Amino acid sequence: MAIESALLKLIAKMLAPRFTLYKALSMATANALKDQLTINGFTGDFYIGDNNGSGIVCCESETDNDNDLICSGTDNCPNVANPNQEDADNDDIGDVCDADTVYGTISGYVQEGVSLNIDAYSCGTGETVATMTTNAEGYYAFGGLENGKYGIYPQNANYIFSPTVVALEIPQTNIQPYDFTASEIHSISGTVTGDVQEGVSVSIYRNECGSNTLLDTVTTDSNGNYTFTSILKGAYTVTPIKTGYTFSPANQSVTVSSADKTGVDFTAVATVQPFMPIAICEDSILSDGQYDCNIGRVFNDNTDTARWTNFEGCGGAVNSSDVSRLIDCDAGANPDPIGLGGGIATTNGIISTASHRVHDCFFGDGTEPPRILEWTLPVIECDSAPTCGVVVGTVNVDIVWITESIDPAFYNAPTELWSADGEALLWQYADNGTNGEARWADFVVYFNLQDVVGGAAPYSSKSIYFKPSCDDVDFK
Ligand SMILES: [Ca+2]
Ligand SMILES: [Ca+2]
Ligand SMILES: [Ca+2]
Ligand SMILES: [Ca+2]
Repeated sequence: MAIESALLKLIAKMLAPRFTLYKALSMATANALKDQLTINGFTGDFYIGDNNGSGIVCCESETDNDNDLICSGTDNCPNVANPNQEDADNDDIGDVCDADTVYGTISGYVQEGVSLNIDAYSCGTGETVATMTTNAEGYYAFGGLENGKYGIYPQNANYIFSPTVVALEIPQTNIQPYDFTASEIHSISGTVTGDVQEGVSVSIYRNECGSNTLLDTVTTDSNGNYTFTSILKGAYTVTPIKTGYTFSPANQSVTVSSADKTGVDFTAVATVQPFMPIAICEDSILSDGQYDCNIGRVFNDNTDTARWTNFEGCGGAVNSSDVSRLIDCDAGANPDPIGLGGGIATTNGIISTASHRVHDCFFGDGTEPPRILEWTLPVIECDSAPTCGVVVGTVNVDIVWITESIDPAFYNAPTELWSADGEALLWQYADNGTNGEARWADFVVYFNLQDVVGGAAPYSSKSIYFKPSCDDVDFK
């Protein structure tokens, strides 16, 4: 018996380092082995533990200091529980004990199949030296690392990780796991259609605890499409913005749960500016290529300073009744938004009925002293045929005078002009009596009104004298 016992102890010791054999034992086999050892006279202690369905046997001479069910004699890290005995660099030192090894676990929304990079840092720049993929338990390890500084980070477009990156140094003085938590992310996408597609700013706000926090802003592409990526589960508001447009709906509430959100769409509607049916030629508000609000011009002297328009597209017919109908002294009356880059039908020269109506806008019933009219007008290129102008912007102009009929004696030449709000007297001729021609000459000099070749603006019939506003201009 003593010999058999000693023999079995010897067998047990021979088996002891062969961890793989023990690990392969099922609970039933481990118990059977214990029974057989007992029958054969082994009187020592047995340790039988359940390690994920596998039985394991330690003999009395062995301990399991870290209770990881791996006998200390075979445990590749005897004092730190590592039941799976991972050893990334196969140097028989378990990852959890190995100073040149980095290990950890991905937990949270995903475990298996997450790629992690480890970058070596030198002189402030990082270079990826290895990539690993987590196993079914989310475990990863990089072994056999050279001494130095490293950063490690998971990479997966469908999740975000906390932390995003960890920094460490090899050799590790305090060997520890570097764990990450994965959270599910989704996208929110949609399309802007309508009067504009490209270049719309779309912002997403996170709704939390009763407040909205701006998370991100993206810009629509040429097809009006936008996408927010990396959106965690939660409640959001999506809002499009572009100057000159309103959107329907103005914003949308989106709740992200388990899927990407598509079709968060908006329709853009251009803000209709109240334009009078007069298009300013670009060259008449530029001086040496720059916007110049110091030079006034005259329209209807049959030159390219401005043109009448009925806002139809190029090719449309501009007739006097159309244009006259569109004159609204207060707001203008273009029926549709003006599209930058688009063409509008124009005509040069005098339209008597239209001139008469704008004259009435300026002078009203004649009981109030004349004051500046402030109009916003489209700006067009006038170097093409006079029947078509390409819209390149808008401009605010101050209408400083309008003439109606032929007035050879300058009888109706201005004597005074007030600001648009009627508060300030801008110009007044000291001797407002008889000499209309002198008044006009003074007026033209004061407001620097010029014809297209730089001469003093003529006192002609059915003419509109305007100055670009010094406040603002909106060019393409
Ligand atoms: Ca152990
Ligand atoms: Ca261990
Ligand atoms: Ca190792
Ligand atoms: Ca090692």
